[in-house]
Amino acid sequence: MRSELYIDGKWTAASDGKTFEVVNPATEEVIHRISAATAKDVDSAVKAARRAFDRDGWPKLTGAQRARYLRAIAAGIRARQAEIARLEVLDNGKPLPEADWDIADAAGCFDFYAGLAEQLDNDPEEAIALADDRFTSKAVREPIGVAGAIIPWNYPLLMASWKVAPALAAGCTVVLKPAEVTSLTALELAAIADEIGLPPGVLNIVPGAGSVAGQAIIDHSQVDKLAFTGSGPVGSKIMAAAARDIKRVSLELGGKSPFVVFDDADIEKAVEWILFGIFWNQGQVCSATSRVLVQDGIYGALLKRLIEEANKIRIGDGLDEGVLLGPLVSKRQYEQVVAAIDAANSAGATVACGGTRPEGFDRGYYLRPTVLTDVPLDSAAWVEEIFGPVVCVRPFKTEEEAVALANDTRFGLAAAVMSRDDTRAERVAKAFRAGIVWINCSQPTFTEAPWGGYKESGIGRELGRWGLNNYLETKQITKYMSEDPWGWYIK
Ligand code: TAP
Repeated sequence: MRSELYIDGKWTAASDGKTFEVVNPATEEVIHRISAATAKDVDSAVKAARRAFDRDGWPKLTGAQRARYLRAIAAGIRARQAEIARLEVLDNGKPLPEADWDIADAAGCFDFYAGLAEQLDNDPEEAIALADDRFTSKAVREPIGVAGAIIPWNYPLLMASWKVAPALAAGCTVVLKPAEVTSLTALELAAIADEIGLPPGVLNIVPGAGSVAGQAIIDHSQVDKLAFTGSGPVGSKIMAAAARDIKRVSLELGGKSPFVVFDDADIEKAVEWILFGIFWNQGQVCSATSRVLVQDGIYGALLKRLIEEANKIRIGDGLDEGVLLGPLVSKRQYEQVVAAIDAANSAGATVACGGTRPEGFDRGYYLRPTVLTDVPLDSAAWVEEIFGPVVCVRPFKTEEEAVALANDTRFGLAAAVMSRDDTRAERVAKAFRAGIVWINCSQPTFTEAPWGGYKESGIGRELGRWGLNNYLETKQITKYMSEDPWGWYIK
């Protein structure tokens, strides 16, 4: 396990020598300590990234040259996949097969953006048809500069990859701050970058507190772009900080995503996707389908099956074989989710299953899969992101009612619909006010497809070619082609 900051191609302790604890959420034991970056350390990291961008020539490399580094990082991740997945479980608590999937996806993300970096070399300089034929004009794309990336703890290495891979592919240099509760695998990414000879300063990793290291990144005048995934309140702070010197900004924030199940749907399939949509990663997923709307014809039967299956989910240490639900990531998160369930109960909701610690677990931040019914529409449980294994289930009568309930939220990250009637499913998919819509499934995520939200769920899109655009500027180059003088001032 690494314990130092990675700045300008070197491992270094924090400038004030301070460290923070790494806690295994399955055992509540302190398993490691990591240097906590200060504002001074962030300043060194930004200056290194600045130099790598302005003077050392990272953006001047061809896309194919940058792609070779990205592919080498992907290979480095794959070569140590099992070890990194294990670290992710120790740090985050998720079941090992999920961690294994995340790490494979992270490697895939670097390979994908290597492909897009190569394509940048052949980027057609887009000719612009001008009304005035004395001029020709074209649009070219160039990297924005130094990117400050701040990520959450739910998919530690994967969220790092979603930002670092497109940024490096575009030709930007990066200062990344992982979440304090899950910094281990971001440091492994630094180690891999170091091993494959990524030039110093191109990628800098500065674990530390959001209020210190994160704040120093967003306030730094030499950072050109901020890329953030996390909570709405911090997203707002980042937008406000970006406004001061007009930094580019992309935000991927939370959600309260609906899953609409019509009564022609297969109940077993619906239950399977609902379970996946809310209990995968302990429900700590920005796109979790946490509000399930079921048409009244199958509401009772579906709810019964959902509760039966939720009660069967095997809970335990993510490293144990067969476990499907690990602990929540931290004491703080556990307490917040328990408080949200208690508040729902006080507001009149029924806890149809779960809501408590599983029996036999005295240590670890474990919580049973929880199904809430009769949740008042104006209660926090229906309106706010809980970010835990808690789903609200509610009946509806008509398609119009379902769409209205689904869209009655300030969020708009994801939405799902299930029906055997394709025309209806497509119609509802179009009616959802959300950036990601799933038909007859929930949560599948593809590196090639755009990811991001409407409304308070964020700004901009990650992944796919949209993710690359987050790190590119567009420049207009216009040439005067006429032999005649312009003749405005000098006749
Ligand atoms: P946030 O506070 O939003 O944390 C996300 C990242 O932002 C972390 O790296 C955090 O640092 C950093 N950060 C915090 N304050 C900052 C500041 N002033 N300037 C710059 N960076 C700052 O999320 P959380 O506290 O971990 O979780 C709180 C709630 O947010 C959760 O219960 C959940 O509802 C939501 N959440 C949503 C998502 C997604 S993907 N939508 C992800 C995580 C959490 P630290 O390391 O100090 O925390």
